[in-house]
Amino acid sequence: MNGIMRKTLNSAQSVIVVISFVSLLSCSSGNEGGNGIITSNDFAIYKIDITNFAFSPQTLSIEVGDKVVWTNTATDIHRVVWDNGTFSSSDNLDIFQTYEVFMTTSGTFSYFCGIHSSMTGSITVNPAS
Ligand SMILES: [Cu+2]
Repeated sequence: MNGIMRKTLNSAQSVIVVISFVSLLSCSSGNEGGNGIITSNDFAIYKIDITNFAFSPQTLSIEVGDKVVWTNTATDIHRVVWDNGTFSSSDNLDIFQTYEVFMTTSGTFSYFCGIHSSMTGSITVNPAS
């Protein structure tokens, strides 16, 4: 089971950090810093770029409680809109603006760009192992 989880994480190139040791290095509480850098100790952050009229990666498999951050790296405005209302959709994202969600519910959640409906993506949130 552990092996499966590791493989999943390793295969996701968008994983920025899987932090399991930061709490040892930092005594501060698990709040976010002002710039979005995490200081908590038990979740991963996944990054999705919005570029070339696509979400990259388009699909993601994560674990409950992980955080996903979308960054508009294009010059067009985009907006992340969920197909259902489990999570709040983003505002319009201008260049370099980000939108982040703690995925606290397991399931598969699809979304699209509220401005360019051909842009789609989905995130599978697996139960905690
Ligand atoms: Cu768009």
